Amino acid sequence: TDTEPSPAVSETAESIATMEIRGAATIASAAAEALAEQAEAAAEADATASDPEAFRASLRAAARTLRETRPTAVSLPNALRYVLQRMEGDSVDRLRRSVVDASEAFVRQLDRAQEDLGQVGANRLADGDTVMTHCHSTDALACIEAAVEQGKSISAVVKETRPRQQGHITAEQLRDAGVPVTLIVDSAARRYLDEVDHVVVGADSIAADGGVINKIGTSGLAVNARERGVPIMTAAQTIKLHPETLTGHTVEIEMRDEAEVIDPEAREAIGEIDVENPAFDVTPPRYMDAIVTEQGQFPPESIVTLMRELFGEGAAEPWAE
Ligand code: RUB
Repeated sequence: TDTEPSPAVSETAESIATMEIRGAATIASAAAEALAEQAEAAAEADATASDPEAFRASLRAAARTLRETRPTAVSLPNALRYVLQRMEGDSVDRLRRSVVDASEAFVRQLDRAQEDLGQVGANRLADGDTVMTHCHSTDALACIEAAVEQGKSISAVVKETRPRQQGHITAEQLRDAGVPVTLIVDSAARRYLDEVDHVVVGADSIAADGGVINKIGTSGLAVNARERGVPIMTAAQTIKLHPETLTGHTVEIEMRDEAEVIDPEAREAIGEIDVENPAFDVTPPRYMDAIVTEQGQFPPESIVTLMRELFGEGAAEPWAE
C-alpha cells in the first residue's frame, strides 16, 4: 500500500525483534534513525513524494511497525513520540527535514544524557570498588567507565544473564575499559555479593511508583543485595520513564520463546512440561537505593515528580492511524 514501511524500517524492526539490536537505549536510537530513513524514502516514493498527508501516514505506519517489535522498553515508544511530535511543515520537503532533524536531535540528546548520567553514577563509586552487573546496559556501563576515567580503580563481577548471556557483552566491554572482570553464573550472585561494594544495573522502563523494570533476575539480585547490605543503583536516562504508568497502566513484560531456555530435543526427552521465558521483571522501589539519570540521582519513590515534569501531558500516540 501507499503507507508500507520502507525496507530500512522493516530491517530495523526485524533486527529489534530478533535482538540483533537490543538494550533499551540502543533500540531507541535505532528506531529514531529508522524514522529518518523512512522520511528520506517517502520523500522519493511515487505515492508520497508530492502528497504531505500520504507522507505523514507513511511515517505513522513506520512508527507502528517499529512499536510492535518488543513491548517492555518504553524508550522505544518515547523515541517514536519524540520524532513524530516534531514532524511539521506543509510540504513534503519541510516534513522530511523536520523528521530528519528531530531524529538527529534525539540521538544527540540520548548520547549526551548517557554521558551526563555516567558522571553522576561514577560519583557513587569509590576508588577500589568492586561492582556487580546484570545483563548488558549501556547506561550502567557509562557509570563504571566514567569512574575509571575519573582515575578510580574498579573491578567487576559480571553475571552471565541466562538465557541470552548478555553478560558476555558486558564482560568484553569492561575488559576493553581496563576493568578486571570475573564472570559468574547467575545463581552464584549471592555468594559473590560478599566481595562486592555496589551493584549497578540498567532499566528498560521506570514506573511512576519507582518500580524498576529490567532484565529478568534484577529483582532477585536487588533483594539479595539488600540482605547483604550492598547498595544497588539503576542507571537510566529519563527516556526510560514510562508515561502511561502515571495513569495507572502497568508495564507489559515480554514473554520470549521457550527455545531460548531449553533446546527442543532436551524438552522432548523430559516429556510433558511447561516452559516459560519472561524477559524482564519488576524491582519494587524499596529494594533500589537510587535511580541515576542525566538530571541527577533520585530515590525511586520521588521519580514520579520528574516523570510528571517531563511527560505530564500524558502518553500521546502520534502514530495512531
Ligand atoms: C536489556 C536490558 C538492559 C536495559 C538497559 O535487555 O535489560 O539492562 O535495556 O540497557 P535485552 P541500556 O537484552 O532483552 O534488550 O542501558 O543500554 O538502555
